[in-house]
Amino acid sequence: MSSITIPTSLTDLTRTYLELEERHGAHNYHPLPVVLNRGAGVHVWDVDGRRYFDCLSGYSAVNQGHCHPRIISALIEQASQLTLTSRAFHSDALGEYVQYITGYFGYDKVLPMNTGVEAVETAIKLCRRWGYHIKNIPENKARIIVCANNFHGRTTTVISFSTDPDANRAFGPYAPGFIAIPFNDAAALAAALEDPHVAGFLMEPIQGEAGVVVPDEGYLQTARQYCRAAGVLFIADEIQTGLGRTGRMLACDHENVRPDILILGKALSGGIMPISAVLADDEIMLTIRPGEHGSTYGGNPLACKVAIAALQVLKDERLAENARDMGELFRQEIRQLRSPYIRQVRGKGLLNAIVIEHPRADAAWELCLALKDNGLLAKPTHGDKIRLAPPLVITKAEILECVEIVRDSLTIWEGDN
Ligand code: IF1
Repeated sequence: MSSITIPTSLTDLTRTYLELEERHGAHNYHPLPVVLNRGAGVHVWDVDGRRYFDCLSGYSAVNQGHCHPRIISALIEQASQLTLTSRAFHSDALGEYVQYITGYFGYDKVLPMNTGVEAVETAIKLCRRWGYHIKNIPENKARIIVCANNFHGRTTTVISFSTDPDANRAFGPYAPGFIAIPFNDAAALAAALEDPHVAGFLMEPIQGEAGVVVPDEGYLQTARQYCRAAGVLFIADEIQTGLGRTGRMLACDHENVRPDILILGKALSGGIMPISAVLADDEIMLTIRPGEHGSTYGGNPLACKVAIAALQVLKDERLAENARDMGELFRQEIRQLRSPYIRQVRGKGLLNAIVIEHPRADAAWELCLALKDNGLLAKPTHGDKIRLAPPLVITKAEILECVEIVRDSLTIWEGDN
């Protein structure tokens, strides 16, 4: 049963690869009809040699730019030496890494994992364990507050507290112990915090998948204060918003908020391989004892060296500052287009989205196809919003070129009205 219609306008080579995926791959995505085989900096190339601006950055995993030379050389050097020891033994790379990353973000300890959702699951386990051992919540009664329209990954526990039917329909039964409140609503948080069994508040400082929803100024500060007053852990999922993406090293830095548990992923490897991390101080982190949590690849030597290089690049190339400046330029230039088809452009740093105004339901998808034909790759999120999040190494000239491509692509609807 075909899940995608393969456009006739594609080259034979592209069509060949689409058909291979269609026939032999699970149909769990609906990608744009483009087949990539090379990446460097802000650009990717398709199998026919066409070049594109990558304005998705692997969903914010490629903040440092595709195949960053410093990260690649760290990868190659370690890959030729030692890639995996398992945690049954120590490695020099792990010792170096845990010291580096905890000093980088200012926490006592780090628990290294692989994918983002594994780190979210780890944070949930740490929060519950802290709830039972430190806050003395009765066993199996701990609850964690989450926000409506959240996205924290796709495991069965994490989709249990999603409010998006596409994420959890027919994947039940769902894990209990989660309370959903509206995002950016301090009063709703205050009310939920009255429950003495609440152990934590898990949130994205900016909701990515919901369509780049930026909370009101002061919301993070207020949430942090309310959680502290209620003896509840403030848990920030910075997997997508962290590592320079929003114009500061962490999105929480915009309000000088220090989460009790910090969750990182994606760009922690610069888009090279899955690397995630959970950072916390000893009172929380030491509630998990030897043998109570882990993973085969968590903290592997290859990931440790790649992550050190990826973090060094963010700082040495001042990528958060560049994201701040280029993001402001981007939003200003998009607004200058004064397009009747763009209702809003919103975001922080280089995590932005344009909200499309058009009667056709598939207008955002249609525009993304036109953007692709004009040399820019982006994808809609939740219908009418198109996320535009290029690598943080993008220059002013490249931002202006991307805006030109948006302007030219919007002409597909000229004459429609
Ligand atoms: C897909 C978007 C979706 C995340 C936050 C945890 C995770 C993610 C804030 C889990 C992952 C990815 C997953 C990918 C598309 C992308 C995504 F928001 F970035 F656009 F889905 F919502 N917390 N986000 O954004 O990390 O386990 O994937 O490493 O599932 O389609 P992961």
